[in-house]
Amino acid sequence: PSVQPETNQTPSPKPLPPCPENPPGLVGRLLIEFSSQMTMERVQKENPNVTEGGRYTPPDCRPRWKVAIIIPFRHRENHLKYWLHYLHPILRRQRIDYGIYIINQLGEDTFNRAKLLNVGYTEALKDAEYDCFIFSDVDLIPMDDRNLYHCYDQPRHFAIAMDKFGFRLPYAGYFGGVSGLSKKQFLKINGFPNEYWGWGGEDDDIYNRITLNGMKVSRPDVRIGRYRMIKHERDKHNEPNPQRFNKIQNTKNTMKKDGISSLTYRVVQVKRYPLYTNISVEIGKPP
Ligand code: UDH
Repeated sequence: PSVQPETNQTPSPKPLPPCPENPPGLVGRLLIEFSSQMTMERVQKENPNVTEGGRYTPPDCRPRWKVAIIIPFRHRENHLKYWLHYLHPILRRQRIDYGIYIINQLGEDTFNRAKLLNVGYTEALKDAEYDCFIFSDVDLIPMDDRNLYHCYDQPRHFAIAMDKFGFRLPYAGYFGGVSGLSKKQFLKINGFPNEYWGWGGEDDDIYNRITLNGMKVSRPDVRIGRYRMIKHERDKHNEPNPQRFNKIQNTKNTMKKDGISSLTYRVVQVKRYPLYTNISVEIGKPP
């Protein structure tokens, strides 16, 4: 027919261009301090574009990765405010498509960072089709927004130059603080160990898993991978684990059975706040 049918449909929008590899609008080195009082109300006002549960998608480009940021957590509400205050604007400038997941260990049994990270991986995937997972301690803030929070060809270590270590890598195989793996990289190492209760060793075990599976760690330039850590006392119920030295000698034998394939836990509550999703879980206690 020569006459176009009349419709109310608006023309479909132009496809967005891919997000730039070097996002314009990054500012480089940042001033990070923790002396001013921070409130959640203030941080919410600063970030009106973040949607419920702490989700954000760049409006003007098509991101290459869908990133779940996973934070192991218990009794660190004050640190979380600073983390959200600094990270949301950074991630927005970086044009990251992301969601923030706080994995809160319920009860007062021994803390287990790596198991909480496994829970975060599993629970985030129930929310959206993430293909990149960044695991961050709640007290670590990047000092440079050129340290891009997405995934790389090899597992990424982001927090390579922390103030508390004199802005240097403390040892060559250090993989602590903030790290990131694509879904494929994470599954290749069977996720993280569930059997490191208390402080220490789990990050070295993850490093071992990576190298034993034929991958190597990728890192930013030392001038860019700088971090400030919010100073704090040692937490209760997260004492140094005396078994850690032995356990990291055995990664080759343990990684096949202990990992994402053997993970068990119970979700007690999922709560979506304006700037993050809180998942409260029971993860058991050491044998
Ligand atoms: N975490 C909690 N609650 C806890 C323990 C750990 O939220 O009770 C999380 C939090 O995200 C933290 C991360 O796990 O950033 C790692 O905690 P950690 O205690 O293993 O590491 P961190 O470097 O402290 O923060 C080490 C002890 C420092 C003692 C310094 C005394 N001056």
